Formats: sequence, C-alpha cells, structure tokens
Amino acid sequence: MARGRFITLEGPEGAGKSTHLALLAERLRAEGIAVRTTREPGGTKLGEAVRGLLQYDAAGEAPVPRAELLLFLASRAQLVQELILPALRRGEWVLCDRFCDSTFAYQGYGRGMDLAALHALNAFATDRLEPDLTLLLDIPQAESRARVAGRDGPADRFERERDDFHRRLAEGFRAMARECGRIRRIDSSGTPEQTAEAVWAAVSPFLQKEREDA
Ligand code: Z5A
Repeated sequence: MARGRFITLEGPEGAGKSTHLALLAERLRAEGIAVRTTREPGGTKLGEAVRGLLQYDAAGEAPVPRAELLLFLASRAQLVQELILPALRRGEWVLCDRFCDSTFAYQGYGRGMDLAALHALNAFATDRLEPDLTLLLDIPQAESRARVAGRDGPADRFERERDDFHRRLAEGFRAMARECGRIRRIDSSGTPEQTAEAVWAAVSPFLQKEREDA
C-alpha cells in the first residue's frame, strides 16, 4: 500500500488553519481519501497535557524559552510516533494544524533562537519526518489581531505577546515560504470560500498524482 500524504497548515493566529483543515478534510473524504486530522501542540494524551502547560501555564509558571521549545518538541515526538507515522503507513492522509514551521517561526524568528539548532532538534524529535506539503495561510498582522480579539475566552500566552514578536514570526513564515519548495503561501484575508478554493488548488495536484500512481 502507498504511504499517505502528510499536509500541514501554518500561519499566524486567526489565519483560518482550523477552519480550512476541517474543510479540506471534508473535501478529501468526499473524494474517497481516508483522512486523519490532528493538531499541535496536542493530538495525543501527552500532547494535550503539554498544550495546557504551554498556552495557559498549567504548571503554575511559564516555561523559560528553552523549556518551551523542548515541550513543543516532546509533544511533536509523541504525535509523530503514536499517530502520524502509523496513519501514513496505513495509507491515510494526515492533516496537521501546525507542525515544525511553527517552531521555526515562533521560537526561531519570534524568540530569536538559533535556526540551525532548531532544525537539528526538530529532526531528532520527528526522526526526520517532513510534510509533503505545507499551506501557509497568511493574513496581515492587524487582521490577525482583530480576529483574535473578537474571540471569546482568555488570550493565551502567545496571543499576549507584543506586536513586534508577531511581526517577526509572520515575516519568518514568509521567508520560509520563499525559501522552501514544500511551503505554499495562501492569502487568507478574503472570504473563507476564496481561501478554501486556493487551498484546494494547492492540494488537488497531489490527489491527481495519487490517482495516476494507483
Ligand atoms: N506554537 C509555537 O510557538 N511553537 C510550535 O512549535 C507550535 C505552536 C506547534 C498554538 O495555538 C500556539 O502555540 C500558537 C503558536 C504556538 N500560538 N498562538 N496563539 P493554536 O494553533 O491553537 O492557536 P492559533 O493559531 O491562535 O489557532 P486558532 O486561534 O485556532 O487560529 P486558526 O486556526 O488559524 O483560525 P480559525 O480558528 O480557523 O479561525 C479563523 C477566524 O477567522 C474565524 O472566526 C473565521 O470566521 C474568520 N475568518 C475570516 N475570514 C476567513 C477566511 N478567509 N478563512 C478562514 N477563516 C476566516
């Protein structure tokens, strides 16, 4: 059986990753593809526990930047081994809401940690698994802030970061999209329908190839 495809969705807060992950999964299933959806941090029991530590200081204190990095990587290592690799081996497509590029954007460009070290640590955590395709949903910073401000519930630790942190990570995402062929930048500032069509235009060649190879 052919290995499934691994697609990640990335971008700043409120860019529409969760929305478009669900829409894409629905559309692929309608095409007869077995799809597994998941998210980072999270997706496993351990990962969901780590999510609480990272976003809302569930341990009673905020992690220092190196601890923050290692917690994201611990969640990723568990997710890769427990969920992503087994699903891909069964021929399922895996759609993941954030993955390694969030580490490079937030901890690298945002917090200023060394990118080469992050790549090496990430490769260890994932056993070198890389997405086949990454959809970078991009919106202007003001739009991201407005969408987050319009949501119910308390802001998480990342949403409370200063504007220059968010500017650096957004520029980091764009730099990665320019440099890395697997990352497709998609304008997500229009209507959800427009974004969904752009997402499908990026994904459908993979489906076509799958059918040609079958
Ligand atoms: N993080 C990190 O630092 N390092 C790492 O390695 C990883 C993560 C993996 C995880 O939070 C946090 O961890 C994250 C980075 C950090 N920082 N924060 N915050 P998350 O991924 O759970 O949080 P998030 O990015 O804020 O996700 P979100 O709030 O769920 O945003 P979203 O999934 O991109 O958006 P959405 O839920 O689909 O909502 C979009 C809203 O916009 C919705 O109300 C729509 O009606 C509206 N809207 C308007 N136009 C559109 C279009 N065109 N498309 C979609 N939605 C639209």
